Amino acid sequence: MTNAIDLYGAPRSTCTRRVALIAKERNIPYNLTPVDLMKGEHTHASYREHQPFGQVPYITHDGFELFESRAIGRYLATLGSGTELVPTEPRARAKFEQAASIEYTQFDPVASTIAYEKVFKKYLGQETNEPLVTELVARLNSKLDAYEVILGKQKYLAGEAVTLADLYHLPYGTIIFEHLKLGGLDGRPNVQRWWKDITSRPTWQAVKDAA
Ligand SMILES: N[C@@H](CCC(=O)N[C@@H](CS)C(=O)NCC(=O)O)C(=O)O
Repeated sequence: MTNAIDLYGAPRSTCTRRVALIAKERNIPYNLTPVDLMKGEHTHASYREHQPFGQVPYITHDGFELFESRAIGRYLATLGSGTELVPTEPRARAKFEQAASIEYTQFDPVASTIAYEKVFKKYLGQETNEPLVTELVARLNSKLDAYEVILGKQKYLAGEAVTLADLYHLPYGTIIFEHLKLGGLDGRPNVQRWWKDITSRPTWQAVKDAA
């Protein structure tokens, strides 16, 4: 059994939940130490010693320290047990890298900015830039058209097996598609089928509201 990881993060933050999700997928226990973003704990010098950008999350594991949620997910994918989330066969691996790039460069910048405008700015007492959101939702929809084509040919973004690339969509996708009801799942049956599949995983159900 893999020793527990220590996860330092905000239970409701998207990036913290991304890590908690992959820990659960790989049956790796974790101890969450909450970092209070509203109190600015992530900006303290003592916190920046672990995460120099002053963001959550980071982990420690048997004396090893790591930040960046996707990098942590890849590390966890090498530990524990359960579904193989990063293929090792060279061509399957290349398709995985392609899918991981799609999530990181096509989906995340648009989805995270919509979430920032519509959700996080409210916490900060700032106003949403609605014209920007309208433009971003249009951009997201045109990206989802490409997802529809890909997912019309295969079950998941990297092929027939679920990988980290699919699961990494869950934190922001839940905010955009389910809480804000933005971005068209309707009219894109393959995206809808994929979304239903990955959101119904028990691991996501366990962390979707808080890590
Ligand atoms: N690329 C980083 C992004 C981390 C990030 O943006 N964390 C957010 C919460 S999801 C945060 O700490 N926000 C507070 C801030 O940036 O001041 C990762 O994936 O770990």
